[in-house]
Amino acid sequence: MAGNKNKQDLLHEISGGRLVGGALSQLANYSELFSRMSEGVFLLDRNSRRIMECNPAACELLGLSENQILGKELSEVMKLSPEEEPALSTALEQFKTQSQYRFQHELEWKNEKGSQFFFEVTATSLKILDYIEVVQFIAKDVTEVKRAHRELREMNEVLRKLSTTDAMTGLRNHRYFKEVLAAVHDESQKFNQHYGIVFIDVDHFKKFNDHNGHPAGDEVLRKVGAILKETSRSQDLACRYGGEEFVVLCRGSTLEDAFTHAELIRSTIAATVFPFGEFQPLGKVTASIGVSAYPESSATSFEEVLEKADQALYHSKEGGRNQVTAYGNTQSGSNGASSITKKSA
Ligand code: GH3
Ligand code: MG
Ligand code: MG
Repeated sequence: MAGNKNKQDLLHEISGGRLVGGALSQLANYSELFSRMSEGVFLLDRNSRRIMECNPAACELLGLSENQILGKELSEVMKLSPEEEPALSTALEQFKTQSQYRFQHELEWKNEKGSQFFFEVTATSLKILDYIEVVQFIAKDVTEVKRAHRELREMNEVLRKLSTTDAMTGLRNHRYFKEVLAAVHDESQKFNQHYGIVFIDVDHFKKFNDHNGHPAGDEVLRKVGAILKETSRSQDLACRYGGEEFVVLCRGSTLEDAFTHAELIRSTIAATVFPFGEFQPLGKVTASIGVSAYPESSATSFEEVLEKADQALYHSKEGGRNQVTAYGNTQSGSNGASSITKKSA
């Protein structure tokens, strides 16, 4: 009576799914699992490492018949890359002395036709009878998953590039600039480094559009964008801020250095021949520029550094346009207070 009750309890536990790795799995037939598994399974002799048995999935995986596989070593039937072959060989060697050894790895291999595959492989020791112990080598084809992941990653990169690029000029956009500026500001604060901001605004651009049409205006913006690319050094990030406004983030630049760079940009734009430029109020297409820098402009946040470059730009406009103004600590400023330092043109 008591024995029956225990059996019922056991069945109840099993059907309730509470026994994992217990009685139910002990009832499973290995040979059935072996032949039905969707993963390729190879049973290897522990000493010679030759394949003693393989399941149908293993044949399919390798594109070989059982006859072509049995009796061979794994390295003979799988075309592993030269870097991976020694890793597999060393791992399989371990089973000779350590029955608890477990090997898990992702392998890359090419089939007969040269197609590339990726497999997740696991090798464990498997006791068949008291006196027979083999190495069970399971290979799961993850080529499709890997390919899908790679495509997704590439797609994300393309989308990210698109969402941070200005289509008209090919420069990075306002969003990207703000992201990088925030990171550069944090880093500069942390490591006591400098950076400069060069804020550029095309002069009398509304007039240019009104006289020559919007498409001609677009051409000016493209050309200014190209000038910014050409003048940029490796540490600079030139972006279209919006409309006819551009910005260059000069990593590692002092105020003086950023100012010199701004002056190069201003003079290059002023020296460039733009179609219809001669009809502009200043007789050519020009830009006004404001420069600020961390820490010289006495700003603590990146928003403030940007704001100071904008204020300096305003002074360039007020001063007659086609000029560069820097916002920084002036020698004449009382107790080192920040102020506008007009320096060029
Ligand atoms: P200021 O010298 O004071 O900067 O004068 P401005 O005319 O350049 O400045 P304002 O802000 O009055 O006008 C900017 C003009 O830029 C107005 C707008 O139509 C034009 N604009 C903005 N984005 C684009 C664009 O993508 N293409 C074209 N063609 N024009 C644009
Ligand atoms: Mg403007
Ligand atoms: Mg303007």
